Amino acid sequence: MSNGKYSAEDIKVLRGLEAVRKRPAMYIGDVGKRGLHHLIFELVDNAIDEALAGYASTIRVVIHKDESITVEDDGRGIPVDIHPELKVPAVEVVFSTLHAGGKFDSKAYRISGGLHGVGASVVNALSEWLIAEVMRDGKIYRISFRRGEKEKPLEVIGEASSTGTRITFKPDPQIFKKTEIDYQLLRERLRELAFLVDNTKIILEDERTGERDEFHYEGGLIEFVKYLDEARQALHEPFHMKTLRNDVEIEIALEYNNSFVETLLTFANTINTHEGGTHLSGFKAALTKALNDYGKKMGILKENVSLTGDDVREGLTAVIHVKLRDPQFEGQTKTKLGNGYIKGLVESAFYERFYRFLDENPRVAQLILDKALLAARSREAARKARELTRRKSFLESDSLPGKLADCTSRDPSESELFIVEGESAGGSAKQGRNREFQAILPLKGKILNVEKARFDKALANEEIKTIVSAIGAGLGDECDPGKARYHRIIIMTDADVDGSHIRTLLLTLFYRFMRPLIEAGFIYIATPPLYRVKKGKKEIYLYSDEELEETLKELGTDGVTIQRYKGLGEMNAEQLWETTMNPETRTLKKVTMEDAAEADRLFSILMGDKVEPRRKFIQENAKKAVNIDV
Ligand code: 0RA
Repeated sequence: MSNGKYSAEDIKVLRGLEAVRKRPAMYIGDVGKRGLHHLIFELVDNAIDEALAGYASTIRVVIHKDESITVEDDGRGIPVDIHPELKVPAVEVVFSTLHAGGKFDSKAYRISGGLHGVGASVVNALSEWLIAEVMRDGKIYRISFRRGEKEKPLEVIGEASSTGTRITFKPDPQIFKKTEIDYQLLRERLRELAFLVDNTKIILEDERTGERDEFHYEGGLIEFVKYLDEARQALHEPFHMKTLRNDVEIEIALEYNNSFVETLLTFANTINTHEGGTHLSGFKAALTKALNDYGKKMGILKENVSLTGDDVREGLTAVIHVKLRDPQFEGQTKTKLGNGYIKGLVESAFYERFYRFLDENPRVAQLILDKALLAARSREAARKARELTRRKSFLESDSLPGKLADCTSRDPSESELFIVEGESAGGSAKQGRNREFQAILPLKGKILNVEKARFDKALANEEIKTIVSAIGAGLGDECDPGKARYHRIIIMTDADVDGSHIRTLLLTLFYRFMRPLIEAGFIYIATPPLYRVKKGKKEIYLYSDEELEETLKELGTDGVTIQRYKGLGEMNAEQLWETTMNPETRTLKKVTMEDAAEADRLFSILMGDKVEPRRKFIQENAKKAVNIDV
């Protein structure tokens, strides 16, 4: 292309990348925050593949001041030899050719790879510019592109004493609404990758702020489990196994802690399978069977007593990672592993190893069984108590809580429930709402701390009962988003520390007991304004300090009055509607399961006894949600 002549091949390439620029969402999901960061993860995944193949040991990601990004590895370097048919260097093919399924190299499969797995050429197509540097055969090669088109062909620019690949690119502002990179988001995923990929050091640097993180976990999943349980007391040293069966690598680490919470993370080829799947089913079946079999053999369990899956998973933290050749991803968010044969493989491999672990660690086995027996007994006691005291539990009851101001619509897909902090804000919300589709549930005081409480106690709490029965989807194993009376459940709290605390408590409740609602995308956070700025007749609501600063610059400051909202209660019904509730003008943040591991850990920190990590969490909490357009 640089010589001004287009070959048939060139034209095909251009068409391919043009298609990506025309319909970017088809390739990367969306052109919002998620899609933007997907570009980086795409390149990181390629580097991870090189690490998994045993060639790269360090991966470095740098965010530059101009929001361009470098992804670098010390692997073999992308090949530069001339492609026999296309007659251009292989590295050029990699960045110019759209491959079905995104497999750019000749490897039969790639181990890592995001959900879309679209390949480096898509990143190139969606970049204002991209420079690839390859260190190979003692030389440094360089090739550059602009919006997918080759700008400068491959050339040798120096000598190299090592090998590797360095790609620097700037996401195209013509494509992405916002090109600001979120450090936290990269940090959490890179940390997760470092846990999942042995012997790989992952470095993240931010030249905008000077922030830097380095992740390197020798212990792999053992360290992952310890990290998840950082704020909990472990009952024993973690169990760990890693084995190859029928070409499938199975790695599992687990430990029991003194909480009642189940923390189970599953991955397939480094992808977080939020929705579980066959590896999870195999694991659960084997865990229950191994503990029952061992308990009976040792006489710890009576012949006629059996522990259920729920019993043996109370206080369990486990991470499961399988690597397989042909992963099938199913489910609503394509994060459920579907390969049927994996269940049996995981089940038999884990049963064998875990049973042996119990045999070899009788003291630990006794602790685990005691804990499971306790869970079984309290579950049974709770069940009997419920049966005795209530013929019809509130979960089944038809009556709605008195505090709920319901909407008139009975169509859940258009109905919204606002869970509002405080009676007075609740009053304004009731007045200001569109009663057609908006229901209001005012909350009094703090709801129960659900990290510390076990299931049956949580059930008995008044505030929680009210929320559960208003939503109507049930709780725990029975929680079914299909029964939810609202498809938007919106947490509306003050923009202060108390408000964050209540919001976090509610998120914890949903995370622990109504997780399917988060997975279904039903949970949202309202964003009330922080300021109202008035100049003459002009009135503007502002939602952040940055917005305030910008607006003040624009207006200059003469005759400007600024009101800072400390709580929802300071707004009248009309203002609350206009700024926070009106679908036309409001901003809602959708709560995602994106990083279940981190959310779970943070919840446990927040609800634990340590004060400092809690304070830190409250400050960072707002960042956990992603912006969406509703
Ligand atoms: C195919 C073959 C070879 C290396 C790579 C791909 C490769 C790709 C990427 C992407 C990012 N970093 C990478 N590092 C390596 C090597 C072929 C050989 O040397 O024989």
